[in-house]
Amino acid sequence: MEGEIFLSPLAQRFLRKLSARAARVGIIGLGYVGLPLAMAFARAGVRVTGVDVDEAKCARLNAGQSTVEDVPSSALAEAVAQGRFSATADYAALAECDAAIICVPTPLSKSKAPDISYILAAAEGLAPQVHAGMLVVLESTTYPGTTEEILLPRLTARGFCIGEDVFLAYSPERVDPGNRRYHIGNTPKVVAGYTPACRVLAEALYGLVVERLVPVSSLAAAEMCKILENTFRAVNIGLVNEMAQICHRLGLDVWEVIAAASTKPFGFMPFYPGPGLGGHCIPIDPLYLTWKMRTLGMQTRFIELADVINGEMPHYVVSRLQDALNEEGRPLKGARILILGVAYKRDVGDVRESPALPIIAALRARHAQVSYHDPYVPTLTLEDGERLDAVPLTVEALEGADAVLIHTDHSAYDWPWVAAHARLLFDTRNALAGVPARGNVVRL
Ligand code: SAJ
Repeated sequence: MEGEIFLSPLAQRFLRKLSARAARVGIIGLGYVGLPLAMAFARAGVRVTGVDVDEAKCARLNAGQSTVEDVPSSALAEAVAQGRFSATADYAALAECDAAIICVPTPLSKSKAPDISYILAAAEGLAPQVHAGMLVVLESTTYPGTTEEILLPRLTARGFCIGEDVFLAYSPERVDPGNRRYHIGNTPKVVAGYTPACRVLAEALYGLVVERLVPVSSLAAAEMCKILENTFRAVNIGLVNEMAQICHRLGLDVWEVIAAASTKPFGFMPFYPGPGLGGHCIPIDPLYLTWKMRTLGMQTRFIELADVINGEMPHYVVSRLQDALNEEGRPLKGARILILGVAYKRDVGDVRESPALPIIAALRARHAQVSYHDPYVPTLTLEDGERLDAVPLTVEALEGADAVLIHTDHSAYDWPWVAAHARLLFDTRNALAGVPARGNVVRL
């Protein structure tokens, strides 16, 4: 990246402790990012202290009970038994750590502005524990400038010289929940430091658990890289959702069109239409950039257009379902609708931002009788606060439904069996491709 980098005595001491596996790592936020990262460091022989505000979660973790689908309890229990992982709600434990990695959520407020309250709380909790020789890393997805605006002043206010006695870095998480192929170790990791020495220390830290590091020139470049990755997905999903509506209007099968386009060996990457855009990343992260650029008097038109199109998909799905019932002379009012899958994507149990929630709200607003099944979601809290329990997936449930809406194409579903018993199927995921069906199948 550049010539000789000056490493202060404290930086050199950090590197020595790390290579001797004597360094201790603190991870703030033990969710779907922090806990797998903690396990990766524990497996690398590093002693990890996890900090989380949820004391009940800390107790479960210390008892070897995983709270994250991608972390088996067996691996957690082993790390705890070996003394390589412990969890606490007390930030003071970080005073014993040589590095602290912040992996807290970055949601949106009700007005779709960034809610960095979790980053602020982590920074406030960590700052008093920061000591000479410590590396502080932010992993949370956020707008360019956050690390420098939020973390840097809280460190310099303690009198530290960043890059000499305390070190500051940013490295965006790239966890894809439920992904069986890519994990922390084999997913290249972008790393940036406030100074070159900060980056060297962060690269040494992550080098213990990640095969390939991607150093970039600044904290903001790394923050922007992550936003670009997720904006790329949101905008392309918005594009293909609009294409689905266009194909329907033209009487074309959008799934066939995408499959054909995907045969192009260069210059094309398939995305697929769906009931909307769920999860706690893709629908949200791009709007962090929208907010930031708005403060600078600039628009982010692609992001905002994609947000509108993706946000309209639940209502488009309900409208199409209403049309399908209408074709059979059944009003939506009083119709029994069984929804298969409510999680935001297949093979996970997460319902955050799931399109199923606005779909259920819209169906109930039209007085349909809605029930759902999801092998990962036994109970669902609806937008109006009411709780709905999943129904057993039986022949009676399928045959008793006026329409079955496929919202999430979990691998666990036996689609030929479902299709053999449902009278009307609305498939938002092309789950029934090539599956013979007893009744009428309508697709996005
Ligand atoms: N979706 C579509 N059509 C597609 C792809 C996805 O409608 O072609 C929908 C999904 O059903 C889901 C939403 O978009 O509702 C988000 O899906 P996702 O596959 O992006 O899954 P996330 O949000 O769990 O994880 C993503 C990561 N996924 C992939 O790269 C495949 C990655 O973008 C980030 O590492 C992660 O968000 C994050 O934490 O930022």
